[in-house]
Order: sequence, then structure tokens, then C-alpha cells
Amino acid sequence: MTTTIVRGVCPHDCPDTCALLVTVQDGVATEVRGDPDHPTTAGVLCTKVARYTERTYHRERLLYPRKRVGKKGEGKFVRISWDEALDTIADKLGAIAARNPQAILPYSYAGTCGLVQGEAMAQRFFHRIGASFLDRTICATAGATAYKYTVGASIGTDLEQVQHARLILIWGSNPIVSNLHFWARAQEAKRAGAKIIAIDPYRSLTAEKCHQHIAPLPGTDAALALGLMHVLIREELIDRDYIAKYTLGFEALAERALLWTPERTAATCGLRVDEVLQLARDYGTSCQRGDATLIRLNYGVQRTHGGGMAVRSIACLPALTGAWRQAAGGAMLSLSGAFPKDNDAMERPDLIPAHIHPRTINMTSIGDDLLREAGLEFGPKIEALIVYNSNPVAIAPDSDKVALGFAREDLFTVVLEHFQTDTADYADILLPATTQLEHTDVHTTYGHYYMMANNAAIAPLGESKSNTDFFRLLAKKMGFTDHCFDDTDDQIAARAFRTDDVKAVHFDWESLKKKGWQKLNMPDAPFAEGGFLTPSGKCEFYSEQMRKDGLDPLPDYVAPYESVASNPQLAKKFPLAMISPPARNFMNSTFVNVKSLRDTEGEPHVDLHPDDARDRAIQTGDMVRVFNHRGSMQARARVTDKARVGLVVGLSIWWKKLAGDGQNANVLTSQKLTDMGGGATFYDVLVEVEKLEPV
Ligand SMILES: Nc1nc2c(c(=O)[nH]1)N[C@H]1C(S)=C(S)[C@@H](COP(=O)(O)OP(=O)(O)OC[C@H]3O[C@@H](n4cnc5c(=O)[nH]c(N)nc54)[C@H](O)[C@@H]3O)O[C@H]1N2
Ligand SMILES: Nc1nc2c(c(=O)[nH]1)N[C@H]1C(S)=C(S)[C@@H](COP(=O)(O)OP(=O)(O)OC[C@H]3O[C@@H](n4cnc5c(=O)[nH]c(N)nc54)[C@H](O)[C@@H]3O)O[C@H]1N2
Ligand code: SF4
Ligand SMILES: [Mo]
Repeated sequence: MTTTIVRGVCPHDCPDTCALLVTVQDGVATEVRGDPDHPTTAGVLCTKVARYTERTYHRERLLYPRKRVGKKGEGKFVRISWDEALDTIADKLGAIAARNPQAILPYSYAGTCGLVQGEAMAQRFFHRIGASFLDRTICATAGATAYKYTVGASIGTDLEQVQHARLILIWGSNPIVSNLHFWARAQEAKRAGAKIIAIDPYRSLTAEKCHQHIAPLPGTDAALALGLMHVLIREELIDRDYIAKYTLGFEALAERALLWTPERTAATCGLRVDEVLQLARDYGTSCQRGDATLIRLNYGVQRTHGGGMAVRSIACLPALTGAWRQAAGGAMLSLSGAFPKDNDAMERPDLIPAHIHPRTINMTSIGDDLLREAGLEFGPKIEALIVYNSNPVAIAPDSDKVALGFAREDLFTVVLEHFQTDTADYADILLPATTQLEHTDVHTTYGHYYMMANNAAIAPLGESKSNTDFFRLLAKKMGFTDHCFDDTDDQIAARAFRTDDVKAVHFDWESLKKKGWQKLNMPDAPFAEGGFLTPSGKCEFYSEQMRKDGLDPLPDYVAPYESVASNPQLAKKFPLAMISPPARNFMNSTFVNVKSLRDTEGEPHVDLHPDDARDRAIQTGDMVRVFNHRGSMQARARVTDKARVGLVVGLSIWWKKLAGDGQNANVLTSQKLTDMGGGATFYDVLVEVEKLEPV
């Protein structure tokens, strides 16, 4: 028996981007472990990925190409050859492209975060055709846009500093579930005496383990941040020297913050005045003592109408108090901006035919856009959809509409997948894709500063093909002779980073593959002495760019579309706010079909507060219907004060077909967009809950 250990990377959409060691015995992957030598992985994986081989060798893995024989959505397919599949797709896309290539749309997100199996070869193909662009907004664009206006780029505190922090605010983030290796370091800080405060409407697994939990209403974080500024400025808990040297617009900000008295803040956020005061004083005095004071803000604050302004307001705090001076202080959102990716070399936008100026479709509103007719503003009706690295029928908002769109008889849909997901059920052609163990890739990450390499550990299972192979073959079938379609995965990976950028000077693909990882060249405290990447080089409390973009140049509170205070009319019918953040044992909708992990989650649940449950005669264990003007789903109720009053929490994202009623939380969510970045508003939802009588 031959046993080898292959170096890999966890491909999932998780900030930790762990370094893997894959044990291969006679061509079979038998174990996936965390690399003990990689500083942030430290030999530890989450439960999901520790079971990666279970997923790879799952008996329901798609292993052959198939074509649909039943109705769309029914999930009935027969096996075909790759040749037939590619011929069919090339014929269809060729005919559509001859009329208008923009009727073709890719739909993809972060099933794998690898750069090669992500967009590199795929974009070359879509650019060459002149297909519509997809704006990939479903997760992070509200915050990324806001953070960029304020700080200049997605850069922040290094994960490897977190254990030195003395006060950590975990704001709209649930790291025990979604950022395990941050949590490990926060625990280390805690053991060394640090205080940890969670700011979350829900007492999440993380909030439960913090010293303090502050539970504002969803979507009110900007108000809270402005209230903190008010107290910080009034009580002189700010760093005048840092403000003078490294920030822009303090006077205007102070004027704005003046409006946000603790009383107004508390009323807006559904908090007590003393909670606001105490939080401001804890934060301000910690910074003034020169203690490393860190804000871990994350996606939880970005998923409502004012998600951008929430991030922007919070991102002003460490500049106001000089928290950036300490290496373990400051703020962490996404760190992805540090990687000098060479997108042009990988994705080749120069291939777009000169006479075509592709329109952009926002992936968040795919429901409406699939149902839209051709029009002057919209352009051609979407006629073909190529889905890879995503499961839109389960994960996109307002999903009754999404499913209706996918069910269109005149839509040609190709899905490349590991499994027959909710989306795959609607495919005309369903193709088997390789998993991370079966292909090569290079990775950036948004939670630490290492470039990472994934080596293929085993041969592709069955007839599965990597995304790159699929697009290479399809390009050939369509007669594209450009040399870039001959590039191997190694050749693409080797061009992933611009090595003229000081941060990636050590990048060399061959040595990265051998070692597995390489840290970027980053300073310990990126903004200790200013150096912000904004137009002014300062932290911009006032942003001229925002004004030019038609936005309020100062931080402000933007109320949710749907809340009791902002939409009382709607709240009469649907009085409860619903959020549907990630369940611990799933990765978005990935892993839901791995039985051991699904069994740990049990079945779809909703948590609601005892007061709200009492009003509706609901008890733990009752089946309930959660509904609003968009749709309805069933779940098992859990009555618990983990949910604050007025809040319903349905941990997600279930495969619809593995839920009792064939629905999930996204039948309730809306396609409305955030205040900036065109992001999704998954946590900006009003619902009502009623008990279902047992049948
Ligand atoms: N196990 C697991 N890990 C994951 C994922 C997964 O599905 N499962 N998904 C991955 C992906 S793609 C992402 S984007 C990240 C997301 O992970 P996080 O960044 O942690 O974001 P969420 O889990 O969406 O929300 C974090 C917390 O914010 C709270 N929250 C909701 N609304 C608000 C609000 O308005 N204000 C505040 N202050 N808090 C709010 C939620 O209750 C939740 O506990 O996790 C990644 N990691
Ligand atoms: N209600 C609600 N909805 C949400 C969220 C929420 O918190 N609540 N979170 C949102 C967020 S933050 C995100 S990021 C999105 C995530 O949405 P998606 O990015 O669509 O994530 P997944 O549901 O994990 O689906 C990824 C799919 O890609 C497939 N895949 C993985 N690797 C490969 C590969 O190499 N090749 C191919 N062809 N396929 C592959 C997997 O099998 C999986 O089915 O969901 C969003 N939807
Ligand atoms: S999902 Fe996150 S924590 Fe789990 S192995 Fe992957 S990168 Fe690590
Ligand atoms: Mo995400």
C-alpha cells in the first residue's frame, strides 16, 4: 500500500481558509486534517470539513453528465456522454450568441473560493462570447463598498494579532460558527484577561460565550455606532492627535454624532440607555489606556437596507479613538484587499468583442431578472444560464420567484455540480464537477494574510471534470482558438498575483505548491500611522467620493425596509423581524445533504422569544408556519430567550427538498438591495408565525 500526504486548502467561503493535509492511500483520500504547521490553521478543522472525504465519496455524488427528461424542477434525468452534453450546450449557446450574446448569463458564487476553479477560465469563456456580466453581490458588497469609502481597501487587523487584544467587540459576527480560528485566538485573549462583548440581536453560540451580550434590533447598527460616537466625543474619549493627523472630516462627523443622543440611540436600537453608555465608555477607556481594542465586525451587520452605512459607521470608530495604533487593535472585516490579484491575466477581459458592452445583472435579483421580458433598459431576455459554484434556487432571496424563473420552458440551463441540488433539479444539462481533492487551485482569503495552494490529491471521480476543463472543452467545441483556452491550471495559478506588488514579492507557484502557504508582506499595524488607502490617504469620516456617488458623505443611519418602526403598515400584518444566519453544521447550502451533519442540525427550526410565543400559543416542539407577503415555510418552534423580543431566527440554509414542506427561509427574504454595493438584504424581513395544528 502506498500512502502519501498531499497539501491542500479548504475551498469553502469561510474566512479561515485552512491549510489541509490529505492522506491518500492507493489513490483514495482517507483523511483530511488541518496542517499543524500553518500558523492560523494550527492543526484544527471545523467538523464539516473534517468530514470532507464523506462528502467527496458520497454515494449521491454526480459522476456522469445527464440531460433532463422530466419537467423542470422535477429532477428526472438520464445519463448522456460528455460529447453529447458539450455538443448540446455549444449548439444552444452558439445559436443564442448569434442573436445576442448578452442573453447568456453565468451564475456563480463561492462554492469554491479558488481563483482557478472560480472565475479564471469561466470568465475567459464568457468574455470571449460577450455574455452579460454577473454582479456577485450576494454576500459582501455592501460592507466592502462602505469600508472602502472609509478606510480605502479591505485591509485590517491581522488575525495573528488577535490574541493580544484586551477588549474585543464581536459585532454582527458568530465566529464559533463562521470563523473558528478567530474564535480560538479571541479565547486566548480572554484567558489572558481580555473582555469580549457580542453585539447581535440573537444570543448566538458565540454571544453565549462572551462576557456581555448587547442585542440591538436587526439593521440598527449604524444608529448604535453613531450613539457611541456621541458619547465618545462628549466624554472626550477620543484621540485628538490621531484624528488631526490621520482623519478627514471630524468636525462634520461630530455635528452628525451630536444628533445621536444615548436616548435616541437606545430607542432606535431597542436597547437600554445604560447599555449604550457603558459600551461607549468600555470602548473609549480601553483605547485611551492604550490597550489593544479590536472590533470584529462582520456580515451580520450588512444584510439590511442600511448595511453599508452600518459598516461605514462602525469603521469610523477605531480612527476616532486611535485604536489603529495598536497591532491587535483596530478593525477586522474582510482582509481580501491585501492580495494583489492579477484579475486581468486570469480572467482576460480583453477577450470581450470590441463592439459589445455587456450589461450587468445583479445576482441578488436573479428572481426578478429571470422573469423579465426584453426591454430597452434591461436588454435581451435571459435565455441561457450557466450555473457553477452556486445553488441559487436555495440561496438567492425571494426564492419562489427564483424557482419560477428557473422553471421557464424557454430558458436553457446548465448546472455543474457535485450533487443534485435544488438548482440542479431545474437543469437541462447537469454536469459532474470535481471537488477540491480532485483539482488544482490557488487561494486568497478574507480572514488572514496567507496565499494558499491546493494540490489535486486524487483523480477525478467517475466522469467528473473540473470547472476549468469544462470551459476549456466548451470553448473548443464553440470554435474558440484563443491560446488562453489551452492554459493549464498550473499556468493560470502561476499568474494569480502581481509580483511587482511588494505584498506578494515571494510568490512563486511551484514553491507555493510545495509549501502550501506563504504569508503576504504586511505591516503588523497597517494604519498605526495613517496610510489609509482612500483618495485623501486618511480615514474619511467625510467622503467626497460618496457625495459624488449620490450618497450621504457622512455616516448615517438608514432604517430597514421592513421593521416595526420603519414600516408600521406592513408590521401590522407581519410584526416579527426574521433573520436566517448560517447553521453551524452547514456551509451555506453545502453539506446539507451529508447525513451525519444534517442529523446534527435535525430539522428546520425557528427560535422565538417566550413573549412572542405566548401571544401565539406556541410551545417548543410545535410545528409552525412562518409567512409574509412573499411566501411561507414550516419549521419546528423553539421557544427561547436567545431570540430577543420581536425576533424570529431560522438557522440556514436548508436544501428545500430536504425540508418537510420543500421550502426554506429564502421564500421569505426579499430582493431589495442595500444602500450601497447592491448587496442582499437577507436580514431585513418581517414575518408572522402561527402554530400548525397536527394533522
Ligand atoms: N458553519 C458555517 N460557517 C460559515 C457559513 C455557513 O453557512 N456555515 N457561511 C460563510 C459565509 S458565506 C459567510 S458570509 C459568513 C457569515 O458569518 P458571519 O460573518 O458570522 O455572519 P452571520 O452568521 O450572517 O451573522 C453573524 C451574526 O450576526 C447576527 N445578526 C443578524 N442581523 C444582525 C444585525 O442587524 N446586527 C447585528 N449586530 N447582528 C446581526 C446574527 O444573529 C449572527 O449571529 O460565514 C461563513 N462561514
Ligand atoms: N436566508 C439566507 N440566505 C443566504 C444567506 C443567509 O445567511 N441566509 N447567506 C448568503 C451568503 S452570505 C452567501 S455567500 C450565499 C452562498 O451561496 P452559494 O455560493 O451558492 O453557496 P452554497 O449554497 O454553498 O452553494 C455552492 C454550491 O457550489 C458547489 N460547488 C462547490 N465546489 C464546486 C466546484 O468546484 N465546481 C462546481 N461546479 N460546483 C462546486 C457546491 O456543491 C454547492 O452546491 O448564500 C446567501 N444566502
Ligand atoms: S470551513 Fe472554515 S474552519 Fe472549516 S476547514 Fe474550511 S476554512 Fe477551516
Ligand atoms: Mo457569504
